[in-house]
Amino acid sequence: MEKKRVFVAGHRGMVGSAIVRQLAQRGDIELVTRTSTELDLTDQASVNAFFADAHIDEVYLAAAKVGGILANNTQPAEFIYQNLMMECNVIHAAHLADIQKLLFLGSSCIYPKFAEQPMQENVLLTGVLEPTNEPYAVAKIAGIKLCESYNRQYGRDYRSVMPTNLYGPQDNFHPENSHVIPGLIRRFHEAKLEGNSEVVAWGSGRPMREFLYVDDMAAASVHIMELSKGIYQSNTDPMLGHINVGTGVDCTIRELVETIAKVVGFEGGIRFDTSKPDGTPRKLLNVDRLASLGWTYSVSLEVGLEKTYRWFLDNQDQFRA
Ligand code: GFB
Repeated sequence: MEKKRVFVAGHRGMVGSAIVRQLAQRGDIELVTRTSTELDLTDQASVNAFFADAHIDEVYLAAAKVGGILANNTQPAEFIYQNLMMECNVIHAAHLADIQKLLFLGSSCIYPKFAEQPMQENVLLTGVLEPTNEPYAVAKIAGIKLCESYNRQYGRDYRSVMPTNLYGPQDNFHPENSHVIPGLIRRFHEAKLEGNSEVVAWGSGRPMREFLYVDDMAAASVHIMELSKGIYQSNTDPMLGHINVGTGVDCTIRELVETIAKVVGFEGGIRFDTSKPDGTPRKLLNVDRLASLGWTYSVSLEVGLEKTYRWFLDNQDQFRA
């Protein structure tokens, strides 16, 4: 049997590397990957040239410029520019190369800041976005609309998944630019080693977030990509061709922070610095559509945090300043 050639764009990132771990177990798939030095996805000519002769059958578009609330808030130009460029280049070049199937990975921040919770797919574009990540969200909304447009006009089968906040191995543990989980794993770990009595967390601790372990996200992505077109379309409005991926369960940031302290074994105090932004008050996905397509998550937050802390301990040499 001839193997399918599957290109995972962004295979060194947290989500792309998890998708590669899933697909590498399969005998029917030949993985194709390129580092950013080998192929700059923001460069249209290079992307067109790559797709023109790489003989790709399917694409997972997991490449993105990502970061936590502070990175989004301080580098808005990079977040909108790089994400738009990568999406436009990859999706259009895949179409030019006559590739029928592609999966685009977005983000739950595409939904309005004050959307009714839990958020259904159809609340997209019904209200204003959260200002701290609006440029990133606009780029991700453009990605969904690119896929839908090529489907409508050219009959392509380009699908989109919108993950909730993700975490796990290969995450970015930078002290400022990271998301809350890796940022605090590192801060608690360093405070424990240095014997500090207090760790500072950002914001009020009151916002609520939903978290999904990245291997679950990869499993959901492959599941959705491989549904038959009939099943996928019967559950998906052609004008709302994206599917939420999450757990359907959330917690306050305060609860999360306390759980991370427990997992890391930090026994000192926690102070919330309210001069840092809270971001959107709540971001919980409605995952009914995903459930009706036969997928639910398997890694609980506590187990996922333990796995992530273990990975951090095994790889911490790369995070030392
Ligand atoms: O993870 P985070 O940056 O993502 O922040 P967002 C989540 C919440 O945790 C916010 C609080 O209320 C933060 O104020 N928090 C507490 C911290 N301590 C920390 C810390 O040490 N580091 C960080 N980063 N947060 C991002 C978006 O928003 O979510 C992106 O900006 C993307 O565009 C991503 O969508 C999934 O959920 O607020």
